[in-house]
Amino acid sequence: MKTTRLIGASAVAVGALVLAACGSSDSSTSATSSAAGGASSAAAGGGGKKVTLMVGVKGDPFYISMECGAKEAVAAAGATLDVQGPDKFDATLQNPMLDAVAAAKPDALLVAPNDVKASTPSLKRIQDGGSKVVLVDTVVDDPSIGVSRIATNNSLGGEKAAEALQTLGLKAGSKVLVISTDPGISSVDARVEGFGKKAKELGFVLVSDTQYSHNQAAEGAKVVSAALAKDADLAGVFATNLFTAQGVATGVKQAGKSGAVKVVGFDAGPDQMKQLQAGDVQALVAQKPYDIGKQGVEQALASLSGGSVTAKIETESLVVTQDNMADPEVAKYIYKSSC
Ligand code: T6T
Repeated sequence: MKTTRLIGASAVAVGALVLAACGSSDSSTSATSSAAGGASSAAAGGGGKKVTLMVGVKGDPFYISMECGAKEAVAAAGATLDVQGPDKFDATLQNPMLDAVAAAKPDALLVAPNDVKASTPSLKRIQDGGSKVVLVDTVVDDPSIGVSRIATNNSLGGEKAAEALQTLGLKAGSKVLVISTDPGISSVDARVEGFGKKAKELGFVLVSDTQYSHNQAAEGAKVVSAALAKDADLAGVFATNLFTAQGVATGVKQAGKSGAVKVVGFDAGPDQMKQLQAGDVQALVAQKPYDIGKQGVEQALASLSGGSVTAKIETESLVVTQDNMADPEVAKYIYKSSC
């Protein structure tokens, strides 16, 4: 009886948080406010401009939240938004879609490229065709691509994940594992790098090289199950993005080790919040995708109208735990599953 009531209460609490997030409008990050402010006035002149948003993968609450922010900005400017994305986070799927964008020649493209190298030729074609390109969330190595690049400070986010494991009780000598998506994705690679740097400072011991989920929750669960079977004293896992983290939390739960093995995941999707509430994951590093989308449009429209454009904008992340998840200042950053 008691258990049933508690679960019901948790579901209501999470539901309320998600609803609260749908109505929230972030305009915040201190590091970016002046840039966004500068571009906003120029964005007012974006009437009729055609903007395309190419997300990293379809159906991901992170990119849905980014789309919601972009929609707000195009609506404010009188521009239009066309949203596209591949079924998997895979440059071989995204590149043909980018090539179709090159042919369509929108005024501006906001894009989260799937690969630091493989995405470059298609983006170059789009840029050479006269569309303004703004990189959102992920980047390519070639610095000539993009009038502006807007992303979370992912390296710092990785450091925060290591610190969260320390807060959860891990000490020098504690064994940890990093599970990422695939190499060659700028965002998650930077998280791995930041985590590794801080983990070294804190004296954590990495049980192996970074393992990969290929952005599939089931694969994340499989990888962590194998790691738990191999290292009975594994103390903590850092899962570098939404689907990986969901799978890792499930894998640890299936092994009967929820809470004993600490899981820190990146992102804050609705299902991740349920796992946090249930104690299957102990901390989440939430990004601000709504802000990224909104500022992406503002920068693109500023560039089109000859306004001032900021070449690099780093947005903040925050650590979400059971203790602060109900705080409205935190809850407003929970990702959306629709706008
Ligand atoms: O973590 C985000 C995004 O920042 C990353 O580039 C890819 O994965 C997510 O979309 C979450 O699934």
